[in-house]
Amino acid sequence: MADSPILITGGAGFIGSHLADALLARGHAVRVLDNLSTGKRSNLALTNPRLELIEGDVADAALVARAMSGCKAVAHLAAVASVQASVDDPVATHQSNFIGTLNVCESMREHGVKRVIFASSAAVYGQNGEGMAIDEDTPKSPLTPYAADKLASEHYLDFYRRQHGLEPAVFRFFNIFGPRQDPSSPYSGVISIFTERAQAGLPITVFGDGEQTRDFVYVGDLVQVLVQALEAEWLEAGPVNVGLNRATSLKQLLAAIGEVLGEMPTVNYAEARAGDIRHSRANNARLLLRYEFPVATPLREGVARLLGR
Ligand code: NAD
Ligand code: UD2
Repeated sequence: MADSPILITGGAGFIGSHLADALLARGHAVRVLDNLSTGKRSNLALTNPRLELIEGDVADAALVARAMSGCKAVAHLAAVASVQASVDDPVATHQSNFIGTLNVCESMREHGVKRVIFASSAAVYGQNGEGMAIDEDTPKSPLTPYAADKLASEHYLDFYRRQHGLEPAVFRFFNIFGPRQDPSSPYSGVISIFTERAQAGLPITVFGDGEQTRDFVYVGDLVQVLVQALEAEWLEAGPVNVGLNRATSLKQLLAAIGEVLGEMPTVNYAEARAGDIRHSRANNARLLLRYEFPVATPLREGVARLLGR
């Protein structure tokens, strides 16, 4: 088993590629299944003989089964991560965001693989719990096809746990940031957009008054938790929020970027986005109970790494 790879679906993407790096550094072999829709080869240490890339789609059941063969565990991160894309094309994104999960579950059952990490999202809560520390029992309100597919995936993983003995570790990520996050869409993570524009000397648009808050987690801190979940002898069932229980406003974010760059970026203010959540913050008690959470990377330090400072 020692040399059996860990499969990372979506491993060429932002979070997946950091997980691949961390697992390789801990001596694991890694197999990535990725269709390179948003992921990039250049995110991966492809010269490492312990890393293998299979280019293809998680919606292709036969390919998922081939990728699963001989693996000791799975991190299922492949998804169309853009909520807006799911609103624009629910049918196509459902293939990646739900059928992909079902294919992973089935092929795990076939191949006797038990452990699976799943990247769910704070989006499953919709607007519920806004302004409070959102815990895992907060009522779910999936408002978009993306959120509905994440929640349905969670339920299927739980079914396979009860019926077939799978060991899923479901994580609901809040706002993850760090190097390799793609800033190219207007709906990309706000930190990736702001840092890219500030570095290029371009003006930044804040939607709303900039007092809205998010619970930002540096990708390296998240990855340390995912590695523990992959390596743990035993896992407790039930989803786990990944956040810091810390509210950072966009104005605080802009100040941090200004400090790192040595000058404040130019900022324009526009109408708040329709349906935008004002305050999003995780109750992370379960995370802290179940996992060794590292001393969280301060926002300023994470931003500095992102800006290569
Ligand atoms: P990303 O777009 O960088 O990574 C997704 C990866 O999946 C990409 O490499 C992409 O090419 C691949 N992919 C997409 N569809 C595929 C398919 N059908 N078959 C094979 N590969 C496919 O985004 P990310 O931010 O790294 O997201 C990773 C996971 O975390 C996703 O499941 C996303 O929904 C979830 N998530 C991310 C955040 C965040 O703040 N970044 C928050 C909540 C949940
Ligand atoms: C996150 C997810 C989204 C969905 C949602 C559910 C990301 C990138 N997005 O949206 O997919 O799961 O949570 O709650 O993880 N903003 C600006 N200017 C910009 C870009 C953004 O002001 O150029 C604002 C935006 O209006 C929002 C805040 O910044 O108030 C954060 O935006 P975001 O898209 O990074 O994240 P969020 O939490 O809205």
